[in-house]
Order: sequence, then C-alpha cells, then structure tokens
Amino acid sequence: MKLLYQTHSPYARKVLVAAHELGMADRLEVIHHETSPTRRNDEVFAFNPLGKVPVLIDTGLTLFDSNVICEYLDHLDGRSRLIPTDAVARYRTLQLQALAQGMADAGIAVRWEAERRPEALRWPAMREGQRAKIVAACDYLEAHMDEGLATDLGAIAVATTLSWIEFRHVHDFQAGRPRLAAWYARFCERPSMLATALSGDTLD
Ligand SMILES: N[C@@H](CCC(=O)N[C@@H](CS)C(=O)NCC(=O)O)C(=O)O
Repeated sequence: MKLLYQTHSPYARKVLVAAHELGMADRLEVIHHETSPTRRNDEVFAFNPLGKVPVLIDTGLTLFDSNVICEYLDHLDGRSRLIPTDAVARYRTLQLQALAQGMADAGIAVRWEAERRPEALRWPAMREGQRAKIVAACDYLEAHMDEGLATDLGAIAVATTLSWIEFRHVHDFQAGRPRLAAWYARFCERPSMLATALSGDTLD
C-alpha cells in the first residue's frame, strides 16, 4: 500500500501511528507530499479531489481522509483493535477522534491568521476565536482524560494532534493541565510516536 503523507501533518501522522500500533507500518510505502490550497499538487489531486493528504492507495482502492484510512487499516486483518466494537467504548473513541480533528482544523486556521496569510489580510478576531476552541478542547481533555486511557484511535488522534500543536507552538497545552501533560508524555514514549516525529515547514 502507498500512503501519500506529509511529515508535518497531524492527520497523516495519525494514520502512520495507527499503522505502527497495528503492526502494519512495514506494509506502507510512505511518500511525502507538500500540499497547500495556494500551491496545487497535481499528484495528490489525481487521487483526492480535495488535494489533501493523507491518501491511502491499495489494490483497487484509493481512500481519504485520515478517519476513513484509519478505519480501513483497523479492519484489514479482520479484527478491530483501534476502534472498539462495544457501543459505549466505540462512540467514546470516535468522539475523541472528532475532538482531535476539530483541534487540528482550528490549529491550522490559527496558523493561517498568525503567519500563513499575507500580513495585510490577517484577521486577529478569527485567530483568537480559533485559538479559544483549542483552549476549551484542552480543558475538556484535562477534565475527561483518565490516566488509564486505552491506546485506541481516539487516544492516537489526541496525541498526534497535541504533538502538532506543540510542534507549531499554537498553544502551551501542558501549562496548568497536569493530567493531560502526564498522559501526553507517556504516550509520546510509545514506539509508534518515536518512529513518526514531525518535521518540516509548510510551503504556501
Ligand atoms: N480531514 C482531513 C484533513 C487533511 C488535511 O487538511 N491535510 C492537510 C495537510 S495537514 C492538507 O493536505 N492540506 C492541503 C489543503 O488544504 O489544500 C483528514 O483528516 O485527512
């Protein structure tokens, strides 16, 4: 399988960490792509009409986005190890993933208003509104993250999003949130996280 990837994407890292946790990383050919709405990448558009990574290309099947790819990988060997089948646990996992996706989306919006958009076009109220979502989401995680959180897709999504928020200095989520900070530090020691460090700059 080919994974159209980006070394500085929280969504792509989520997929790769999931593959490592499932013991499938060696089945992926990981190909880095730069993407931005202001710089069309035709190779990515050939597989995803949204022009975004990650994209997974398997025999006879092309999949986007990261949520769909993670669900596919989780079902590939007939067992579901990252998305629980029990209803309560399943929706808790999917909700955490949705929260993490929203945080990553808000973080990218913050970066547009803080540094990516030409200076004259930046909108501070939008930047602060998006940043407030991240702060509220981190407070929610601090209140809801229990120490024994399973290594499921929700946890992977939260950890990879937080790693990107830290990498891009979007918000100091560890300050004043000891439970979240301790959980994150532990999760970052996992081989799946150590093997997938973020790197690189966005090119617009
Ligand atoms: N919801 C998508 C988001 C993917 C996404 O936004 N990827 C970024 C890289 S971090 C991208 O390729 N952006 C290019 C663009 O917005 O045109 C997912 O979960 O896969």
